[in-house]
Amino acid sequence: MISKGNILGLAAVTLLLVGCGQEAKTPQVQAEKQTPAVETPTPGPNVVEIWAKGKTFEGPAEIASGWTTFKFGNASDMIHFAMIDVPPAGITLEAFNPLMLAFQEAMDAMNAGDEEAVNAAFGKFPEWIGDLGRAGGPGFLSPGYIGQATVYLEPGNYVLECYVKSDGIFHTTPPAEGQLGMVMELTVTAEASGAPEPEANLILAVTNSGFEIISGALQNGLNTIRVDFLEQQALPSFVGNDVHVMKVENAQSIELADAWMDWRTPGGLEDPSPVEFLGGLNDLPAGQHGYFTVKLEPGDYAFIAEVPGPQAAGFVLPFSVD
Ligand SMILES: [Cu+2]
Repeated sequence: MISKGNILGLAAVTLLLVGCGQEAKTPQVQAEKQTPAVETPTPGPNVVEIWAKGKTFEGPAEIASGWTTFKFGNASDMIHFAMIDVPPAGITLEAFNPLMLAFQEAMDAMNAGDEEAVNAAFGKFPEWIGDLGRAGGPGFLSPGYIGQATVYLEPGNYVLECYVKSDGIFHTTPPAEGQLGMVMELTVTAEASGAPEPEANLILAVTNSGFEIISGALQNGLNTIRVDFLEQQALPSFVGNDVHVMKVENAQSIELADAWMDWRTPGGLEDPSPVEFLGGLNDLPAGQHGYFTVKLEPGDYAFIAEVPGPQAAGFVLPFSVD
């Protein structure tokens, strides 16, 4: 910003230049030097870098509150995502381990076709699972990609998790007793970052019946998509509405991705994924909105949700970029 006084100063320098020729050189240089000092920095996004390395997250333990942009880099050779859980009060990261073990037990029983054992495993889920909240987070990201998702975070304690499977084992499953799987605790402090809300070129609405484009258009290059969660649901598979971007390479891509989206099947959410994923935004409560940024080259893509049978449920929306 240039203040009124500064403009007057510059005018005086110009007059000096006109009147005195070469001698005015020094004041002009000084005026140019002064200009940056009065510039007010425009508030930028609060960027938090999270990396997926192997089956672990790497990132800060503590961040400021408000609009938060997660830059999620996948430096591993597996597909991952970063769901942000909001644990009920008093539930620590360590308390997640019994839940993760129960999920794995249920999965093993499903693979064995043992319904009784599945029910026994579900019976081991801690009661607080019903009170577990969600706060978005970056969607499915294939190896080598960098994704970006922006959500508003209130001060509190959060847990990032990735429950993709490798050889039938959820990444969240503790590899050994006393160890943690692909989970990471994140404390959001009372300090406000003051970061502005991103500007989107497309608004996508999510209801319990699927996706609908509200306004805007997708373009060749960077796209920031605002996702309005008009409705949210708790499905029997413990998942809810979200959105991810997949590449549509051929006529089979959507069918293959559709089958992959149910974690309860042996091939569901198993690495490698049958299609490439470029990111997205995980579950937010009804009435909230978040953003994700994705670089799109000309080609065919689809928005798809991680819900059982997304295509039949309205959660596959193909699109093309010219
Ligand atoms: Cu993972």
